[in-house]
Amino acid sequence: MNYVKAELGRVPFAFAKFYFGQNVYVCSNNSIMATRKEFLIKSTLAVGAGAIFNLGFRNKDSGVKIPNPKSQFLNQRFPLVIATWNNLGATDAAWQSIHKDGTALDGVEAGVRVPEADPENDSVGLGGLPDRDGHVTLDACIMDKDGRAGSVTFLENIMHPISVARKVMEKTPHVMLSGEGAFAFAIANGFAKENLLTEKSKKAWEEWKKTSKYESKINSENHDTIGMLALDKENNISGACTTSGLSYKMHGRVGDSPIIGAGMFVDNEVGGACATGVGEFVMKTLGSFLVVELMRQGKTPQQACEEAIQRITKKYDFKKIQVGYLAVNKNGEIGSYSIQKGFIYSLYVTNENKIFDSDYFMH
Ligand code: SD4
Repeated sequence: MNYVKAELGRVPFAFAKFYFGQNVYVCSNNSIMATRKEFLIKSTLAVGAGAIFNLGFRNKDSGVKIPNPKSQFLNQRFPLVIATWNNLGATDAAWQSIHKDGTALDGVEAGVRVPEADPENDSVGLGGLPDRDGHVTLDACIMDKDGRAGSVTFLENIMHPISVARKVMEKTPHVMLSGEGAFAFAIANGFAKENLLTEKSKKAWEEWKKTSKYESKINSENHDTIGMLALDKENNISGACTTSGLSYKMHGRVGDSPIIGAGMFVDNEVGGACATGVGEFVMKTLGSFLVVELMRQGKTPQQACEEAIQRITKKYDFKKIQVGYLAVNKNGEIGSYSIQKGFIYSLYVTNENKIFDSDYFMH
């Protein structure tokens, strides 16, 4: 968080220099004060420029007006890619895609395909832990700057559900396809049928069957469902979320991850949010939509994530569950908050790809 705040701290100063040339107006005894006439002329020019190019964004924290990232200064902050958990390979793939003039939509798809194809990641795509009957069933969704959305649920034997979700968005009049229908659609669109149950996951399931005890794991070894949000060079947002869901879930169970507004939501006027953890609680509070709406009402991404977590902790027994939210607004400010300790996220911005700890509720 400090990293992001430090970056943002430079913005108002850069902005002041941009609009007022070498004269930076500071209200202190030693301030450099131009004549009132000069000040009025320059202020008028600045406001006029802002109005003409419609470049203004208001920084909710400081009340300082900062320029639209299309201007040179903030361009350095974009692309920006953020993802749940330790997913630096995914944020890297997304960032590279956007950097090479891809859109945020291309970026989030390229990004989350990395853990989908990783057999060592036991909660996404290939190698995902199965349901209690031994089936790997996948959920995913994607959403872009124009509010278009696609999703697949309860999908088996397809390694990249996120790309099927994108096809649903682009090629059908629907938002969500499920189960056999989603599978048939994937095959018709050239996706290969593959066995996703690796030896490792099969062994873990066979071990689990000895007791068949269902309990939600709080932080699954720090690599879990991936929710990703990206802002591209044009400051447009997209988001993606993909998972094999809760391990050893009931056959047919669908979580929050493919539900637009629960596992992920973006609005190009405001920003985006995504979720990880026990999906039932995210669905019952429509968490990602809530975070975005709270940001629309003026909350910072951090405040919005905290309030969304409190909607859960106020109403439900939260002691043994984990839910985490990530959010970003159009200024590139980040928020993250979880119920329990242990939620981390990956952030790629201004040429640095790093992991950060999230703040949490249960201290
Ligand atoms: C689900 N939210 O299926 C997913 C699981 C998850 O971190 O996020 N695990 O409920």
